[in-house]
Amino acid sequence: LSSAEGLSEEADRFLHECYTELDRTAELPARRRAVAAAIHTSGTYDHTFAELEYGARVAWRNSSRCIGRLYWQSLKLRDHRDTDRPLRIAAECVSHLREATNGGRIRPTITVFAPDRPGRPGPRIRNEQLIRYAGYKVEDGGVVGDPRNIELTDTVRTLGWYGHGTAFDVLPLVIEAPGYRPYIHVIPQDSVLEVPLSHPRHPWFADLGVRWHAVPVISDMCLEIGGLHYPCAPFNGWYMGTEIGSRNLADTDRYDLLPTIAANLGLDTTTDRTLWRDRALVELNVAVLHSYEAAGVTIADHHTEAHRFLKHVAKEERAGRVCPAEWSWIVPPLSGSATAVFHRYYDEVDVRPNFVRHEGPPA
Ligand code: HEM
Ligand code: NRG
Repeated sequence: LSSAEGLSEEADRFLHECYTELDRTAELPARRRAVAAAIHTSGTYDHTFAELEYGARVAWRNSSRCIGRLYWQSLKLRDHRDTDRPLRIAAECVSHLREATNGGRIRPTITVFAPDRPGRPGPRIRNEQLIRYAGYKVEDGGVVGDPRNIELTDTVRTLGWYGHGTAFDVLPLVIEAPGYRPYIHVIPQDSVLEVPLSHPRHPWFADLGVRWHAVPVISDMCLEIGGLHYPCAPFNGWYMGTEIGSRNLADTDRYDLLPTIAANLGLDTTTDRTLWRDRALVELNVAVLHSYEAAGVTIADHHTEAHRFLKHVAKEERAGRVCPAEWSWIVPPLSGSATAVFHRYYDEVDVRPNFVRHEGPPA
């Protein structure tokens, strides 16, 4: 199959699904002819706004690792396909942050920038999320900040950025586009909503000085729709508390806070059998949910999100579709068997539209 033939097939499959689900089949034959002609003459084609909006929503619906899919139809599309210059991309990412944050009432949002074209790849964002905390190696072999982002921190430092050296320095954006050198853009502080963590019953918790950002905006995945690739399409929903409380702040290769919290709780940490890690995890997760709620920032607990997900699976079945899902990603990293999603298996299929990993390094 030539790449144009492959593209035509993918496009056709997508258009059929799109116009059928949108109940607009009358328009399908003419649209298929127009797209086939465009691919024949230019080797590519353009989505209409409605196709792109539907495609992005279905990409979310097909994200088999995501427990948050009940509200897939509410995804807000910001169409910036005409934008391929680094500075304008960075500025639109900042606008995305402000609109999606919405003062704490988080709105699921995606901004779509220029797609890959034959001979001209689209832009890319090097950061895995728009908001990430720097990680600095220090003398004694330890790390200040988020160890996950040490490499990105080194990259932006060689490009001339320097941080304050705190455990929560927000990294600048690194935007790559063909014909431009990597572009560094500091995110204005007032576009980054953060939540200082405290515990409803342990006053010492606030003194730990731990915080996290309100909105997770994944910026390093490629949106694939109808054979077209949008390598720069940052998207967000809201956090489920366990992402922060059981992983980001607790993993031993992240902020590794369980020993500190256990010590403050006065737990016996001399043996695993006291379950001090488990008890510290629960209190850390309580603090996360409490703090976001107190700050008026949308967050979901894992029991509620698990019920919503099963409701979504049932709805999809009623619509005659299978819901692709990966058990090991859907089951939350706290009290797995106490949540509703633990006690069954799922269909592990890989369908398009979807969010995929980049095929190669940036141009
Ligand atoms: C993964 C929750 C919205 C696409 C996940 C994960 C959680 C989650 C808990 C697993 C993350 C991990 O273990 O690291 C939610 C919640 C949302 C939401 C509570 C609230 C609305 C969205 C939206 C999109 C999306 C709006 C896309 C439009 C994805 C994708 C993954 C994912 C692609 C897999 C990421 C990867 O492979 O690293 N989600 N999500 N989610 N979600 Fe969602
Ligand atoms: N675990 C990551 C975020 C992954 C996606 N989670 C979401 N996505 N909630 C972390 O930063 O902890 N979303 O689009 O809302």
